[in-house]
Amino acid sequence: MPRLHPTNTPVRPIETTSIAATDSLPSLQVNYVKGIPGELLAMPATLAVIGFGETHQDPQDPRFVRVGLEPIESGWFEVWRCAEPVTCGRQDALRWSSDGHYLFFAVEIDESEAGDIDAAAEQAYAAICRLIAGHRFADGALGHILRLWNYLDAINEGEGDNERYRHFCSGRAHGLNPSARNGYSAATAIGCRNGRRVLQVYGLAARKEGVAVENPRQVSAWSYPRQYGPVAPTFARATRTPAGQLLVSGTASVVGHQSQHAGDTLAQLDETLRNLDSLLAAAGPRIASRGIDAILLKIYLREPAEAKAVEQHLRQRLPGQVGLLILLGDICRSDLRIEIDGIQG
Ligand code: 3EB
Repeated sequence: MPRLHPTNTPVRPIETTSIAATDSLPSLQVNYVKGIPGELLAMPATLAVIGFGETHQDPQDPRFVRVGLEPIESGWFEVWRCAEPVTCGRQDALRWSSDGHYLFFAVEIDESEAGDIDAAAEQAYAAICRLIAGHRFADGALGHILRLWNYLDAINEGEGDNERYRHFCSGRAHGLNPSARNGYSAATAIGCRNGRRVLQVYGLAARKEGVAVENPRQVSAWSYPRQYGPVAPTFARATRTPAGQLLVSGTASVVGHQSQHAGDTLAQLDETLRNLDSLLAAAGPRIASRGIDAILLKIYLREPAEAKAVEQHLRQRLPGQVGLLILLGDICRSDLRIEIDGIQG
């Protein structure tokens, strides 16, 4: 595997080109739904179903993933729907589904089998890049990654550069093959607490490329200074899809490159909402005019005891919100207590 980003010299993405209107794709429909996974998968044009927290019986369908973060309210699934027909399959540790426009993929790598978290991340990303490089859409087009979610156990374990999140960042950068993609996509990286040392990565690609969006209030993650680790995190603040939907990365109380309001979750939440406003404005007038209300939000919260206050605060600040899902998880900097990502559904 080529060592692409051995230091934290800014890891600049390849420039993305903008998408002509005629190149657009149909929208991906994303909703939080209460239901039975088997029935959700059986609905027409279901590209993926995502479940949250521990449970017993899950469908053995390549389109189903379960994230090991406990939800504050159980029974909800995230359902991605596209155009018909959907085909799916498996390739080594990876599974995928596609409607000819979009490609959903998920991979799980056991850390002890890989050796460590670095190796697991490198393997996961190399596998994703191989899938993308080998997949042809209906029109023969190659895929472009639009969005990635990363979940790993004990993300804050280890001191300084030995923190597991920093090792994950290093493996991820090494596994990414730039020829498989253009620029960085939006991402989320959150810590589980179930003791299962299995790195889980899932994501979305499409037959047309998206546009990376950066946040004017924040230093781009790929140019974070050395103090945050030897290899900068390789993600964009958001991706605008070829269908014009905004895929928002995990967004926290970071201004410039510094964490703000250590120890104050609600102040971090307000700072995060200001970051989201500024990101939406940067994504363009059509996305900005629909506002945060049109974005299906996922809130990652460190402290279970704060869930009620956070939900109340959010419902008050965003009364017209289309969907909120609160999950308990660890944010990748130990001074951050809350993070929010989202999909314009
Ligand atoms: C931040 O702003 C918060 O490593 O993929 C947010 C989203 C964060 C994605 C990642 C990390 C990642 O730096 C952390």
